[in-house]
Amino acid sequence: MIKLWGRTTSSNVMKVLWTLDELALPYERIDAGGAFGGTDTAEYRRMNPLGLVPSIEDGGLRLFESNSIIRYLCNAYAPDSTLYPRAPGPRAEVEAWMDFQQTAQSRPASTIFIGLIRTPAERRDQGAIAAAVVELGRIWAICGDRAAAQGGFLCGPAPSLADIAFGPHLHRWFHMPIDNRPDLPRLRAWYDAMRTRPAFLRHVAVAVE
Ligand SMILES: N[C@@H](CCC(=O)N[C@@H](CS)C(=O)NCC(=O)O)C(=O)O
Repeated sequence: MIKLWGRTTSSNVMKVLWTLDELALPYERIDAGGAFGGTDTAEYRRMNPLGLVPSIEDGGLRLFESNSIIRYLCNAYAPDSTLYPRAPGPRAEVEAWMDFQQTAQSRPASTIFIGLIRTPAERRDQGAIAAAVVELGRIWAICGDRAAAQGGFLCGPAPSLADIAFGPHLHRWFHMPIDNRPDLPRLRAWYDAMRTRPAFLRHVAVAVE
């Protein structure tokens, strides 16, 4: 059975939970990270060198990095899933959007989340948060336009791992107390498309904490 380490409030753990659920894979989840701790032991760090979540163990394999984990799950258990198309071109497109999430989207998203949700109001760097909202708004406009052009999701009319990589951050964007959130109807349509997935509602569309 697949073992997953990670608290359910982590955006990167949510990606794995959403994927496991879409693929109907059985798993055991162990609370780790944040207030649960458990990530600062030598044993845990052999699995995840920075002591972050998520991590998985499957048979003899131990794996970290959420995007690599969800690609592995499709490769190992659902090679024909539309979540991660086999053909080189469509597959590369999904991977490019997943890379874009990690390299461009996660930094401003993290500034906003840490600033608004994890930092007491009196200690917030409002300037940094406002700049991150502008930066992330530009990225969200790109994503919304892309999903509209593709017929609903980033890489076509059906969801893929690319959408799963962004989903937790997109939910937070609409549920954090953000000032001057730009009005992006195509982004909202992409979010609404995600909300048609029961697995998204179960694991991602939850209280932001
Ligand atoms: N690039 C990594 C980032 C992992 C990461 O930053 N995880 C955060 C939670 S979203 C974490 O472990 N924070 C410390 C903690 O929860 O103890 C991934 O995608 O898996």
